[in-house]
Amino acid sequence: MSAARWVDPVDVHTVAAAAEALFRSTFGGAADGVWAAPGRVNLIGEHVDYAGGLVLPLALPYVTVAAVRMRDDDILHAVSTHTDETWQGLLADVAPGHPAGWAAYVAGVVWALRRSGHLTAGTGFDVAAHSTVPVGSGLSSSAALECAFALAVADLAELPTDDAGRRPLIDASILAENEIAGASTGGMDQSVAMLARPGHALLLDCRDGATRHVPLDFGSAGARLVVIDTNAPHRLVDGRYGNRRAVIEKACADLGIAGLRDVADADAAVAALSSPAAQRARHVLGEIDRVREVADLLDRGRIADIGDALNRSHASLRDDYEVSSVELDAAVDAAVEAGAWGARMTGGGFGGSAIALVPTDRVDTLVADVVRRAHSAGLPVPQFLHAEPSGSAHRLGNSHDTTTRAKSGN
Ligand code: GAF
Repeated sequence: MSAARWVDPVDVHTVAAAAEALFRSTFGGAADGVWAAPGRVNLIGEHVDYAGGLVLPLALPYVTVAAVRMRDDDILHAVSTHTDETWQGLLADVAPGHPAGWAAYVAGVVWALRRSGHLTAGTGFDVAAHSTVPVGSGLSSSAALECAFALAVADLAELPTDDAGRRPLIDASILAENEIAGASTGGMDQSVAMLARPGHALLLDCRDGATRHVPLDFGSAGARLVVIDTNAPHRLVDGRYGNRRAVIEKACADLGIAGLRDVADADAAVAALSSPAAQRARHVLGEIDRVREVADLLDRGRIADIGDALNRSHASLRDDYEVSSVELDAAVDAAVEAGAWGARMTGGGFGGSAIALVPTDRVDTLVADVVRRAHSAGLPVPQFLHAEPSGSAHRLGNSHDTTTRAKSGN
């Protein structure tokens, strides 16, 4: 049986050095600057962002870094250490579906900022990216790339980058993903990448964009939040994610409401819908309540008590929303049986990652048991990451400024 593999965070300047080296070897000369943005896990509030719900994600100490230089023409030139593919093209040609693949997340940001009037034509960019956010693991590697690059563009174009200035950058990153990459995602991932604070989760109201930073100190509770990357790839552009969103939008239309947050009587609303919309709406309505419950417990310092809500969230995503997978269910079940206070899939699902809140002295047991369960079921061997609440997207200074964890959001 394979040994458990921990993926440790890498100092952000080591990540930056890889991006800068790629920049120099590809384009020659130095970048104008280097920007980093984090991946995320969602503590709770899954598949509710596009329904105007409440979410409670935290930034991870794993980042995507973009070394960027501004050009005085209309060309985008993008390379990444994660793929052999180099994309070069005219920004004026960017449109839904073009470019395809990872370059859509970069080109789409410029396209969206031009569309919103924040950026004028005639400005291009050379971009070299490197990431320690695992790709395809449901930890928002694409949002991290969008946000690192969006912040770079804003800095180089001398746009404001305080919290208020980041809102149009978040919107542009979401639009890039929805329109150019063709993934109909909500805005949770980009919001937390841009607005997170170390030591906190971000309580985001996706109806009006209101945010509150909720303290999250797992250490003080004698616990850790462990990410279990099942190594079963997760994809948001294969139709299943979009199907869930479409069902919720149709349910709202059938109920004659703008969003499920407008429902006065949850039971009556669910009863008025047919299957599978009824189960899907029941998940969304219940999940929003669970976010309120968890935020309230965290406000009162009761981290150890949130586990039950995490478990109920997973059951709802598995049974009512049907976005879990055999790999995620195996990981969650094994984690809970190994002594986790709670565990659930996190992110879009259909593969990807789960989280487990576990007393520190049970971490090794949990890891061994999760690996053993996967092995005996013939599933891919999971890897494990640290979910330490980290900071938001930022520009790196010339002199090395310790780690991603030390940088607070604005
Ligand atoms: C993915 C999406 F990108 C988010 O917007 C969100 O819907 C999440 O799945 C599910 O909560 O990460």
